[in-house]
Amino acid sequence: MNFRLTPGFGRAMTKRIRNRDFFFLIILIVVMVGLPWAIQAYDDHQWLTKKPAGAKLFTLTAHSELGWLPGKVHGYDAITLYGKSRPARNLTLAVNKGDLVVLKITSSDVVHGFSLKDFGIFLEDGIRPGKVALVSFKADKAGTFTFTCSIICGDEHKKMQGTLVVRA
Ligand SMILES: [Cu+2]
Repeated sequence: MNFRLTPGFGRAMTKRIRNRDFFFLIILIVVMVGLPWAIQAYDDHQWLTKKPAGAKLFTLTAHSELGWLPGKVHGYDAITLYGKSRPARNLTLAVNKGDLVVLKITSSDVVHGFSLKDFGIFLEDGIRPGKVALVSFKADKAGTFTFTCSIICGDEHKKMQGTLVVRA
């Protein structure tokens, strides 16, 4: 027996399948791009509602070799952005006396810690990559203070220091 589909039928089927594949591909792209974006947007929105009015906000990223980096830095960016020309290890944050300071701390690689002894701050829980640790305090005394990583995170752990300057 010889089954032969008409050439037109075959082409129509192929076209329909291709259209359907294309449709699912679009859906997939929308989900893959849109979902992280929506989560980020939601997170930022939530965060904005939580941020106390007038607070001085800083975002820091901990990196086991590069130390404290300003802003939110992803692991791969840390290497490409800072791999060749390392930033000053000692990140300095400057605020005025009386400011309410909020630090949004994240990690780009391993689990880090945070401690700012002069203001009695010591994070018990580690700062994990992809998570954000919030630290807030009132800069009620002027001076220059050092903050450090409080969890041994690698060979460069001891160099993970930053400076907080509180202007009088
Ligand atoms: Cu560290």
